[in-house]
Amino acid sequence: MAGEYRFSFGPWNIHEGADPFGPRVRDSIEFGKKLKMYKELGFDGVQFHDDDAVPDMDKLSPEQIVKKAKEVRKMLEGEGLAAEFVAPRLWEDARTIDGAYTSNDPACREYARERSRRMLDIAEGLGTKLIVLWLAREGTYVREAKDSRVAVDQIVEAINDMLAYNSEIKIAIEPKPNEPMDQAYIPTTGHAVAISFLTNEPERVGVNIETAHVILAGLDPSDEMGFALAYDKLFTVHLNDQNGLKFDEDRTFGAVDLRRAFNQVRILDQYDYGKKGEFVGLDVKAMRTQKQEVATKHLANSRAVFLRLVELVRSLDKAKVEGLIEQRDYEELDMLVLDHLMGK
Ligand code: XUL
Ligand code: MN
Repeated sequence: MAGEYRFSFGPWNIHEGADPFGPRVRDSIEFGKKLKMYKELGFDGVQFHDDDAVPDMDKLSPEQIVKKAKEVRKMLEGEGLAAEFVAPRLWEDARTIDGAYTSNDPACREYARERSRRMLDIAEGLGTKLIVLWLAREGTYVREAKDSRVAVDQIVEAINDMLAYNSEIKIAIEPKPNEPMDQAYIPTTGHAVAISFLTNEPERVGVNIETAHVILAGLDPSDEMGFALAYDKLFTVHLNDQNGLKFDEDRTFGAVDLRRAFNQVRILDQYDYGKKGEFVGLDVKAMRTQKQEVATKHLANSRAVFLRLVELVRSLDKAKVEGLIEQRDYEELDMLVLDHLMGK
């Protein structure tokens, strides 16, 4: 069964272990070396932030940016890899302190729109038509700082701008309810889907559902996936795990709640996720305690858990499930699933 799904992760998923309370604990690994690890770990796709592909892009001309992106595409091809998506990094520059598309400063909003166009050039250079939009600072620390009605228009205008700039791209909004902001403007799948219908081309705007973000919103990841699937808007996923309402932990897929992971795999497998070329994307972080030489286990392990769960999803006795649903014996259904997960 392995091989039916293609997996991806981003170069930021192999990282130095710094957190808000302490510096890095592992050496940086150069981008070219990271690329060599992909296939070894069983991955075919590379997720990018714009400046993962073109570092210091704000200091380069549009032509230089495209040239660099094309060089990276060659590197990918040399490793037998493909770019899955590009996401604009709209949260590190000083001009994004108060948000990007929803900043109160028009000059900062213009920076965000311009940066997004350069990001689209990078996507073109890398050869991907999928854009992920994690709206990091589009929200507020204090409710009165911005107008949430206006913010929706600003986000829609920014999306329309991107759709017009490149008529082939599709945009997957990655909702998250908080962090770094106290309140984000697109906290859930429902918000993202609703926003898509305000844009000029709703069919080109969908979602990237991240497990941890959904849990932070107090919702169930597999149900959010079902919602997006019903609208044909599940363009990609960021699988990981999350131990309750804390900071965004990006734990190994299934590490906290195996049954919740099982149900995500179940809905994806049931509705042929991947058959239209979608990658099984991961967004996982190695624990800070992990030593340098074993700091990619979270990636290989997440992939292995996913594939093991595919087997469990497919071997669950469907007739028994249906019979128990018919009898409305959900206690027994509960036990059937638990037994199955416990290998009985
Ligand atoms: C942030 C997050 C990002 C996006 C891409 O929580 O998940 O890495 O996935 O910008
Ligand atoms: Mn993510």
